[in-house]
Amino acid sequence: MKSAPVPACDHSDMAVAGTLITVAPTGAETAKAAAPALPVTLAELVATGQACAAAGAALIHVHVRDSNAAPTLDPGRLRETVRALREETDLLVQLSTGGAVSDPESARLAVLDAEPDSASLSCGTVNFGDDVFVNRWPFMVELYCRMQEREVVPEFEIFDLGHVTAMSRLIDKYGPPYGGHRHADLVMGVPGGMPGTPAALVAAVAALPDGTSWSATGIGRATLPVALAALSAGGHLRVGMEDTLSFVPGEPVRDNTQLVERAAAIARLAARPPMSPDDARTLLGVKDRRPALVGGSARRETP
Ligand code: KMH
Ligand code: ZN
Repeated sequence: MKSAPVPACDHSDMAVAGTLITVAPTGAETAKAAAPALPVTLAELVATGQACAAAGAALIHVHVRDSNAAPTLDPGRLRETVRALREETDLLVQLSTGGAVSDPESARLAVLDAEPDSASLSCGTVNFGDDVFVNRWPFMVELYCRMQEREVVPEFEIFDLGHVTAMSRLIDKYGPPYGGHRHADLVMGVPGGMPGTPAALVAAVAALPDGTSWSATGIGRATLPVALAALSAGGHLRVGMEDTLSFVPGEPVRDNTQLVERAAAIARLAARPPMSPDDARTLLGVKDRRPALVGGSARRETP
């Protein structure tokens, strides 16, 4: 499939000016009964987005749940969720195309119909606890090319070192992503993936294509070590109840806001304060789909 023309801009020089904080508030793996603060309804998700934005988040990585709080890729719910988050918050809206390990490829591809600003693109198959998270190369190609056509910015999800090679291969063979910039997210400490250690982080970052900005998140007890290593290595942060349910060992997370507040605090300590959503739009090169735009330009209409 041929790639769509994209603007040739690279904002990698801005990557360390501030810290892009992504909140991944829900995920597909945790049951509401196990973590009552997990946002599973649209109202809970919007309230979480608003609180996390106030605490310093600029981007929300979204998985939606059905009326029984089970993970779903229902197209109507995805559309409604994107619309509500766009109307009620200033956050960049990223939909998960990873879904749950049981989701079929067709439903994962159809996520793009909801017209998010960004979508995740997992860069390879990985053991995922007792399960396998399957990402076949032809599926990755199809997803990547559809993102180019739909003008959706991919976030390359890296669960293992070899996934960086697959990311480079996608770009080399099919051209740059929409927006012209590359952004990866290192998801570290999944049982079956790369460990959540500074050594693994440094190795993965060294392998990224030049000019790639990157975030990192550590699963479970890897959360804090990965966040601190990422900041010291010039990366951005993803936090949230998708990735951890403990604030510190033995202390359950109060809610997503608590994790964003901590991320913002350590980012300020590192003299790289949280980036605004507008700066994040510029960094990632997203198409501005917010309501009240002037003729589709990337600026809000002034009153
Ligand atoms: N829930 C995992 C199987 C993504 O959002 O793109 C996949 C996942 C990755 O969470
Ligand atoms: Zn996810």
